[in-house]
Amino acid sequence: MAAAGGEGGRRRGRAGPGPPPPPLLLLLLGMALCPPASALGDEFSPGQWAAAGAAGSAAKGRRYLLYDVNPPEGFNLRRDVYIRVASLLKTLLKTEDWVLVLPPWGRLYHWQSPDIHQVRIPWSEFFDLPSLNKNIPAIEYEQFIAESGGPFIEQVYVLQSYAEGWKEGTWEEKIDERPCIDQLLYSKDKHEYYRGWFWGYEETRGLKVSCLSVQGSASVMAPVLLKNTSARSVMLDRAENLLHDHYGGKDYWDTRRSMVFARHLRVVGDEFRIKYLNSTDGSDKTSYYEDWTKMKVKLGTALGGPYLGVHLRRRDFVWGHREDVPSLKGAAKKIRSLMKIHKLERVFVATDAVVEEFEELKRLLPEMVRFEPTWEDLELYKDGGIAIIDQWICAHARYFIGTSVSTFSFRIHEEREILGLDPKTTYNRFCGDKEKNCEQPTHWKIAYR
Ligand SMILES: Nc1nc2c(ncn2[C@@H]2O[C@H](COP(=O)(O)OP(=O)(O)OP(=O)(O)O)[C@@H](O)[C@H]2O)c(=O)[nH]1
Ligand SMILES: *[C@@H]1O[C@H](CO)[C@@H](O)[C@H](O)[C@H]1NC(C)=O
Ligand SMILES: *[C@@H]1O[C@H](CO)[C@@H](O)[C@H](O)[C@H]1NC(C)=O
Repeated sequence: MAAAGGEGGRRRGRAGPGPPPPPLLLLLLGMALCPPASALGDEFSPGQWAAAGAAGSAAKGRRYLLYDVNPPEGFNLRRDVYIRVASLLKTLLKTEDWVLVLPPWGRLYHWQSPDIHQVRIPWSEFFDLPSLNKNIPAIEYEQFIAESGGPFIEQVYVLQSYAEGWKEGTWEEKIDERPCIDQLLYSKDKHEYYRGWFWGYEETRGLKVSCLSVQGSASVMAPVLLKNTSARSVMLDRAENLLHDHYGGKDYWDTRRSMVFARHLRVVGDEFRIKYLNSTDGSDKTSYYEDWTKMKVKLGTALGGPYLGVHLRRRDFVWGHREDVPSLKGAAKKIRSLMKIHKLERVFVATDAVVEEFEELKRLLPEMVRFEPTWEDLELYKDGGIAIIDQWICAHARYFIGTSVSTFSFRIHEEREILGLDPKTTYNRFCGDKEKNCEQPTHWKIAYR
């Protein structure tokens, strides 16, 4: 792919050094004390900030890629979108110096635990940042604010599909600036800056916002970012509109493997395994290397802990009367049968079931255990962390069964693939009570460089 040349391209659009920026502290102080709009008069114009480029040699010259995802999308789909954007970043890096700014977590539809603060959550609460950085350069949003000189995003592209759809049989990758189809979720303030959700960082402003119709994989964005804009910070909103560059390829798996869960969450999961499931890495043959680049386990060599792992997705999956989701009775029957076949006495259940449903399941299956967070656990790990602990424990089971087309279950499949468990023990799902053709999940074989 042709792309604008290195240094020349990198420096485009940035005028001379300009006046020195006021200390960052002052800016942050200003934000805390004053209404943001009045704190930033003309003397704080974002152009200056960007041009002056704040601290540190690492920050010099590099461009920032930010993104966000359609608000209703859940945690696990968002993890998938990260893989697509990471792939785009790798493409950009072939030509220019870019860094990915990790979109803070928050305001997710499923994260409903009351009374806990679940917004502006940095990635490090859920994932191991040094591990992510062994795949691509990635920084937290607050680091972006600090090193780029303030909460300004020079260009926001809202991604959308083509209004006219596409004609059958004529698939082609394309991207064009088009009028916005949906109502724009950004509006101008009195200083002509765009305001929007921006992950709950109210002080963030966009300088330009436009809509791009896109049809294709993540890297169709690359020429636009390299050639059509000289903005130093570019945000792709609705990034789920980009497809995978190469789903299931080496590059996909590199990124996926780099998404190592935060250590403190793995520790909680491991302690639960020891305490309730008689499961340790030694006896389960599931050793884990802190450095994912050094981890390559032959499929089938890991044994897994002496328990059945279950992911039983309920709530909206049940309310939708989906044919491929079992009744609790049906699920309990299947669980019993699997425990017998695989000679497992213990069963771990991860579920988002409402209390009444959970009690019903417990009645049908008294021996089941699950990770029951205390209020303190919840406050500490948040709904996302609890989900990760559940996934981690399911990933270590000798045999796993999940729920049809749940991205939560899919992420467990991948984790088990990384751990090296036999695919036969992984790609299983519950069938609906009356489902005729109960097709089982596809095995996406792990690929290494
Ligand atoms: N702790 C825990 N949370 C769950 C479980 N199942 C679902 N959830 C919660 O419900 C959300 C389910 O949605 P996600 O899987 O993240 O979102 P999604 O991308 O819409 O995925 P699916 O709806 O499952 O395809 C998760 O993010 C969790 O917050 C579970 O077994 N344990
Ligand atoms: C990018 O620039 C090229 C060349 O000027 C133009 O043809 C194309 O339409 C632009 N693409 C977008 C998405 O703006
Ligand atoms: C725990 O597992 C070990 C094998 O790893 C086994 O020898 C032991 O009996 C188990 N203990 C219980 C209480 O099941």
